[in-house]
Amino acid sequence: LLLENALRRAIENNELSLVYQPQYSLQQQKLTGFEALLRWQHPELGLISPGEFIPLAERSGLVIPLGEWVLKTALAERASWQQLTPAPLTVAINLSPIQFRQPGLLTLIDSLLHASQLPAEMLELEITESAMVEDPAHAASLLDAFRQRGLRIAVDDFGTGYSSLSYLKRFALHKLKIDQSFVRDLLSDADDRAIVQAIISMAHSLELDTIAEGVETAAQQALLQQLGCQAIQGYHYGKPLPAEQARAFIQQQL
Ligand code: G
Ligand code: G
Ligand code: MN
Ligand code: NA
Repeated sequence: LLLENALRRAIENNELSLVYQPQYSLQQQKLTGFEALLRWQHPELGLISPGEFIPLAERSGLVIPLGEWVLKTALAERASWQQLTPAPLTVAINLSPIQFRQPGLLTLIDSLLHASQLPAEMLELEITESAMVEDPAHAASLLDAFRQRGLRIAVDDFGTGYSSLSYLKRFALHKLKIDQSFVRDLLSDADDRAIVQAIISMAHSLELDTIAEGVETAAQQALLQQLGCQAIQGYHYGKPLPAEQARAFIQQQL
């Protein structure tokens, strides 16, 4: 409860920030965008990982104002990149299943996008399989509405949920994010390699993009490229960076 109250005040106390992890296209050999990841700098406890406070925020309902702050902040940051480059860099944000179910989500996204004056194509929403299969009818109509606006939809942690694959053809999706648990031992584990190969091949047939997460070595990158994976994200290409360093990263890549 103490932590919950602290989290409630974290927004107004300016204790939250976003870090931006670069994403690299293996096909185009260039930077294509960033994933925004939330950080909480607690005055006494120090840096608290979202793995710890997102579940708390979900249980308490705080994930709604928190998610709103993330969306607003990420769009403002993305808007600032317009001055650095005309490249159509995307910014991806993580949507909690609770946000995904929230009735006001579409209206919120519409108004924040409008205020940012950014094309909807610049915003990518990362949604987990479980969020989508909970209420398939709701998911289908919401994802259709996102598509009509031009928003990009990525399935986060792909391959780790307990879902059927039937949603892949029913829902308006653009990208599968291959979970880092399959990437970690890609070079030594034949099973991981078979799974990654199968995901890439299936995504290709369904006309979905693929991005591998948690890519830490040049050897992993080379194998993923060979397997036909379109993009990578991970410490090898770039760590999650504070906003100012993300801007410097963009300028280096130009
Ligand atoms: O950045 P890190 O690896 O510590 O993230 C841990 C987890 O927290 C990941 O599963 C990530 O998807 C999630 N996460 C990071 N930022 C956000 C956010 O802004 N909103 C939500 N709902 N989850 C986030
Ligand atoms: O669940 P989601 O994919 O949103 O979470 C991404 C998480 O993975 C973040 O917490 C991020 O800090 C972490 N991460 C990003 N790149 C790497 C990497 O190369 N190796 C490892 N171990 N973790 C990574
Ligand atoms: Mn993610
Ligand atoms: Na993930």
